[in-house]
Amino acid sequence: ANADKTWGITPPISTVLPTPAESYSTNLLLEELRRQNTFESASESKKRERILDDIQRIADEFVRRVAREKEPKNEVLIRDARGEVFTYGSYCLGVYGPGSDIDTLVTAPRYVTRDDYFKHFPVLLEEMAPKGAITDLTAVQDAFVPIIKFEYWDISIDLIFSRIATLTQFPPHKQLYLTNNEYLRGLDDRELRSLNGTRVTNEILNMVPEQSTFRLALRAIKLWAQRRAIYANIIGFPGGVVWAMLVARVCQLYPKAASATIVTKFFQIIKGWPWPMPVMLKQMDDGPLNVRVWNPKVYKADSFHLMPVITPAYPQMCATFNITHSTKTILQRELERGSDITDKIKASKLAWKDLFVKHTFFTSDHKYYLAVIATSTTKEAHKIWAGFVESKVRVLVGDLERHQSVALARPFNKGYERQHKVKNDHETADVQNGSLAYLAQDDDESDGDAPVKKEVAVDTKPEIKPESIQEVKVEMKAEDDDAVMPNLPDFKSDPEHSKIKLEDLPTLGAKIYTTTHYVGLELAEGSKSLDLSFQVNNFKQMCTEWERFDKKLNFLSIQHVKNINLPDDVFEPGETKPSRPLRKAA
Ligand code: 3AT
Ligand code: MN
Ligand code: MN
Repeated sequence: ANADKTWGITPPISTVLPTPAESYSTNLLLEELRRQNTFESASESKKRERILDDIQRIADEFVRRVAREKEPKNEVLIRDARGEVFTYGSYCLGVYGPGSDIDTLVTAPRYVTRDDYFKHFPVLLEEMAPKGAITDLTAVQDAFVPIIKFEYWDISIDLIFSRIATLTQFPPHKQLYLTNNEYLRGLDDRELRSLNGTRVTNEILNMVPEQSTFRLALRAIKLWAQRRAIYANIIGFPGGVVWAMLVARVCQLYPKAASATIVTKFFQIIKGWPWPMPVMLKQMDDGPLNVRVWNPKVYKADSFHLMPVITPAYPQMCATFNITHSTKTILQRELERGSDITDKIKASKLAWKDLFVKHTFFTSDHKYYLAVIATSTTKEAHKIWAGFVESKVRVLVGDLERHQSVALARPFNKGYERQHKVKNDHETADVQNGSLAYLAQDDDESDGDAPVKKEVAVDTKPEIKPESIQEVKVEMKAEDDDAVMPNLPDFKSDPEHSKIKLEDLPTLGAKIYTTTHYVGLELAEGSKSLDLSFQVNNFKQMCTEWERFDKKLNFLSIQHVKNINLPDDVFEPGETKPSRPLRKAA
């Protein structure tokens, strides 16, 4: 029926059916993805379905309660009161793995507010879910996207909420279609953002010719992007939604192709994409809101997007505004690599596993790194502080890459979280400045008051010698006018410790938390020295001027780390840590 349909905004490139070789290659790809543990078992998936059924029941009861509370005399309203549960994210796309969460959206009629949601839903979850099913519940009401997070039978649930202000009663279950733009009327920004994930995901699925082909190809691309450390929206790489849209666009261009072919074409098409021409799955449509839609002709800011990928649901937005020159360069290199390898797979010279080989960010890609170390004295404070610093790493990257001696600044796609046990200010300062000499066992808050366990948890991994730490310790406080990054490659250091103290720090055996983001540097040709103090101080100032920064709880330090001084825990078993080249005997 769909034989001649144009998927997307251009006619397809080819509508040929898979050759036997392409079908065979797709089977091999499926096998490799199984071997790599990207699928979960049928029983685990069944568990997810049960959980979603439960959440639907709880959502219905929630809406009924609010109806009774607010309209006690309106029997019809109470009788027909129900909510509707949707998903978004990897579960909705059908590309989730064993560790994935379920990104879930609860919607309700107009009389149910966000305040009602935060007042009732956590209580109802505890009340209605099987005993002990729900753990680790946290509600974050004032977030950009307000959210209730919890574990349900050990599966993480991200639960968000929006009402539909144009509906007083919901249709029967499964008959509410959020793709309808009219449902956006009358909502505030947080509600609009909450609806957006499901609306975008639904449109992506609607815009691909063959969902099973799309899903398998997307699994391959996601695994590849994770292994190559180029998967992280917040850090400046594409996130899951962007990778999904890119794969979906390739599916539109080859509507009949098998997944293996889509993966091969993905690399060819995306590596040659004439950026900044945007990747779009459908034409822009108009909607009922007075909001901005991505348009580089009208909005100057939009014209700076380097690799625009536009979401398919109104109001269309650029999902890749985070990408910088450096991350674009890295992506381009990885796309070239992927293209070469998939060509060779096609020629039977390589196998799919070769596409998924792990990155070499720490083992051989860089000689010099910056370590952005966010420190806090409590776990709760650290969540907030580390999250904020993480969201700013790409700003630092943008500043670094504009430095004339820097060819490229590559952020690693995830931060390293560590816990430390320190006994005095001196040790605290060491940790703040990158020492791993006081690592504590990674454990949860439950041991916070258990003195016995505390004693055991000290110094389990004293592998980094204080001397090597000394070498990378560089004072770079915003207040220091003469703080200068060491010259490269002649590496000097400032042995002085940070002067800021964490005033609240108990004197004995306190736990402190760090999250470290590594940024790999490539120097411009011919540059012998590098002074990054301006960029570093700017970054520290920007972060510490944040209204929620609390100098009693939080600290930020940026250190220079040479490859040979990288900490052991960034290497996996079997990886070789860079070492000083052996001198030839004279
Ligand atoms: P997993 O299988 O869960 O690892 P995923 O694609 O489902 O992959 P997430 O659960 O992290 O990834 O995110 C699902 C969606 O939630 C993606 C994005 O639309 C939204 N989202 C995630 N993190 C944020 C954030 N910090 N701010 C805004 N939206 C976010
Ligand atoms: Mn998810
Ligand atoms: Mn999630």
